[in-house]
Amino acid sequence: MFPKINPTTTPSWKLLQEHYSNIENNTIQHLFELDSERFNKYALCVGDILFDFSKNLITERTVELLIDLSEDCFVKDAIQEMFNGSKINQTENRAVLHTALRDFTSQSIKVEDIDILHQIKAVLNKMNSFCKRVHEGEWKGYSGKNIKNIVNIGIGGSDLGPVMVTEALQPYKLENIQAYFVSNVDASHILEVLHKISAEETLFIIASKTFTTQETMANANTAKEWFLNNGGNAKDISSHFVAISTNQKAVNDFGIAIENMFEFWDWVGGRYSLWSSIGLSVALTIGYDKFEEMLRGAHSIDLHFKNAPIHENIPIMMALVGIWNRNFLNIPTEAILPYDQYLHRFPAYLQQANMESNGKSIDRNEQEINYQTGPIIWGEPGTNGQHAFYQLIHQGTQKVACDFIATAQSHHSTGNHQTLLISNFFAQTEALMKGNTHTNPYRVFEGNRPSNSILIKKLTPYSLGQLIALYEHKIFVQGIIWNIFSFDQWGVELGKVLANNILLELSNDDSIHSHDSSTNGLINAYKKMRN
Ligand code: G6Q
Repeated sequence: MFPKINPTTTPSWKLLQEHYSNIENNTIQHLFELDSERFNKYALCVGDILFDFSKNLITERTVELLIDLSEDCFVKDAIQEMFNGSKINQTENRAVLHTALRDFTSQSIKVEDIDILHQIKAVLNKMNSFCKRVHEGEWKGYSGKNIKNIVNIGIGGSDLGPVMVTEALQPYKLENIQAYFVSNVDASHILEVLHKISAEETLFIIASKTFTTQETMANANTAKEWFLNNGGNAKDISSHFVAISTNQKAVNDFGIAIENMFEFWDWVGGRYSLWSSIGLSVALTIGYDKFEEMLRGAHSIDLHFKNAPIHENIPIMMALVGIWNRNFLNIPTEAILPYDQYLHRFPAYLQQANMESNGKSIDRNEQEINYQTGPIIWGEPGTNGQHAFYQLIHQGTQKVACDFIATAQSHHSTGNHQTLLISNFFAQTEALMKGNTHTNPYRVFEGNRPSNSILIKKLTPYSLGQLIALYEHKIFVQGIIWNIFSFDQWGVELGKVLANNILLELSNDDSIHSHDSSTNGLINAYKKMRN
């Protein structure tokens, strides 16, 4: 296994600190004035995606030292180990192989002597033929009608990816099929969906890696009960409920036949599971072939990530610039700002991918960390955000590192919408960097606020796969440099246990005294109010 190094003890980290004190009074704009080649130096391309990181407070020396940091922290070795199936998720004793799910080129990848590529292929084939049967009307509801609605019931990693992708790829949506997503345990979520659909034309997909998650099981049971009360019989469950899980027994206990279960494996982390059978709702919505195009797009980035030298390697450079902003400029937050309405759930998706992976404070040597790790991730699409929170990004006391994402070709040629949209994208990144002067101090923008720009030719299944994979690998590299385990989520697991404990206490009206006074007070007030 690659060495577990506290990054702050490396020579490059110390040099980066010194270097920062030399350039901290510089401005990004001044760096542009000094070097007309700045864009060419700090913009990279892979396929039809361009990543421009020139609007950051960096010089050639910064990049050189950041690359040294990645070498001091054995990033390249770590990448090899992930792809080879080493158990780099040590706290859960698991390999991390979501990349294998989209690998159509390798001959064999083994986990504990099992060739997982065969398993993956078998599940993809099963998904493909299932989608065909649904789309061609061979798979019917109990009354003989075709399936028109699919309802994905899952939460977290079993929800956010499929939701984000089905929204992003709406232009590719097949006719006659409508996808709904239910995640929240709040009954409003499922009931609002059930109001819109009829049992005879609906397929429920129960998506849960563990098949024990409280919210998902509550929603799945409500869906089953609703189905049985709205025309379906117990024998019809097999044509209206399928499961995606690693837990065969629980699926069977719920009443879903094993032939209606789509398997995945413990070496696929929840927030990295979009590429597995968790993507079934996506494949049903846009067709299996388009789903596979997305996998192939992601695979093209896997190859780039594995093979490109560090200075040309987009995910590594995204990670390094992020570390520069986080650990040396001390910027605690990154805003994800897509200038493409179809990407409106991308910030929420990345929020989970990034914050659940790198929101850690114990390092891989079980030591408490004395430097900053994962930033706070948030965002909304442009131009909406401009009329809301950009004020703080321009003039607030807290700097925010921004990722602007835009697609050059819109799916629509209506009026001049696309030109309006993109002109805002360019104007914002420029204004954040340059700022402006004014005699009225309230109108002064100091500028010098860092941003990355990602420009994609067109949002397609392939390029979306590429975009997601770029960010996945960025997160991976940062986790390696921060010396944390990015693939566990003990904070999430804790939440699952805590809620179950209090659930018992809510089963009667007795006054509760077992917690702190605030929690006791809130529980007891709730017990009074609910009656
Ligand atoms: C993701 C997390 C978490 C998980 C959900 C749902 O990496 O582990 O978001 O995906 O808690 O878990 P199940 O799929 O097991 O229901």
